[in-house]
Parts: sequence; C-alpha cells; structure tokens
Amino acid sequence: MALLPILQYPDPRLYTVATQVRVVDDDIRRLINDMSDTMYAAPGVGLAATQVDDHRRVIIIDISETRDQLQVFVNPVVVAASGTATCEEGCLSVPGIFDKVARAERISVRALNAQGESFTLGADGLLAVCIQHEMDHLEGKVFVDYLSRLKQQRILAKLKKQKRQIM
Ligand code: K1U
Ligand code: ZN
Repeated sequence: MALLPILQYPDPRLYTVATQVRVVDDDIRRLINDMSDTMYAAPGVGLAATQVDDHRRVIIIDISETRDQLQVFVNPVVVAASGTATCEEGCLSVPGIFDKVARAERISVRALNAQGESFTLGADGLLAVCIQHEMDHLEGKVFVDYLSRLKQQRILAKLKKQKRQIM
C-alpha cells in the first residue's frame, strides 16, 4: 500500500497540463494502484494523477457506497455532452471547501482501462460531475477557478488559516 501526498491548492503544480499516456504498462498500473490507495484513504470519490504530482492523463473514480467499484480512465476524452446541471463540488486538493459548479449534465467519455483497452461510457449525475472535475485537473484546472474572484480570495484566506491552525 502506498499513500501519495495530495497537492494542496494553490500549489502551482496543480496548474500543470498532463501529457498523454503512450502505453498502459506496469508503471501506469502501479500509479493507478497508488492513486486508489490514496483516494480510498482520503477518503474521496475521485482522484486525478495531477493531484499526486504525476502529470500523466490518468483519473480514477469510485462513487459506489460499497467503495469497491473502481473506474479507471487513461487518456479520457469527452466525445459527447448535453444539458447543464449545477452540483456542489469538493476537492481533496481544496480541503473543507464546497461550492456549486455548472457542468454538462450528460457526457459520453472514451478512455483506456487499466489493461489498455478502449471503452466508451455514458454518464450522468455524480459520475458525470466527477469525470468532468477530474478531467479538469488533467488540464491544470481546479474547481475554484470557476468561482468569483471574491470567493477565490475568501477560500485562499480560509485555507491559510486552516494551515496556521495545523502548524
Ligand atoms: O478531485 C478530487 O479531489 C476528488 C473529489 C471528487 C468530487 C467530489 C464531488 C464533486 C466533484 C468531484 C472528492 O472526492 S471530494 C470528497 C468527497 O466529495 C467525498 C468523499 C467521501 C465520500 C463522499 C464524497
Ligand atoms: Zn479535485
């Protein structure tokens, strides 16, 4: 079991654009295993490689109540999107902050699985939100970037205060 440190907003490394995975090999599968240990321990319902300072296009998600339905997306691409839905989001890189973000209501995503096989998945509800949130991380985008400047300033102040209290 390997728990990886999760980058905390506003760490500049969260703004890195991830690169395509050329081959899904044992090295990528090790990353997926370490990311899943980290996500389940946090606990979270998703994690992007960016958040553990690995800038390859890998995201994982498990929105199941039983926490045993891991979904792996390597090189994910949204191939169709429709509607708009606003949902409250959180992020392991922005602890204790939750706010509403508008995203596509339904998406169809194409990706490779942990065996390197291509698949296409239709998603709505929390799964669609999570996939879009994690794919944003691969583009160097954090959900607070969608919020107003004023909210961003308040979040930064709150996180600074939290950090001071921990030290
Ligand atoms: O990207 C991340 O840091 C993961 C993030 C995913 C996410 C959650 C909700 C809306 C959009 C994206 C989280 O997992 S935050 C933690 C969380 O929401 C949660 C944790 C445990 C159980 C249920 C939810
Ligand atoms: Zn996040």
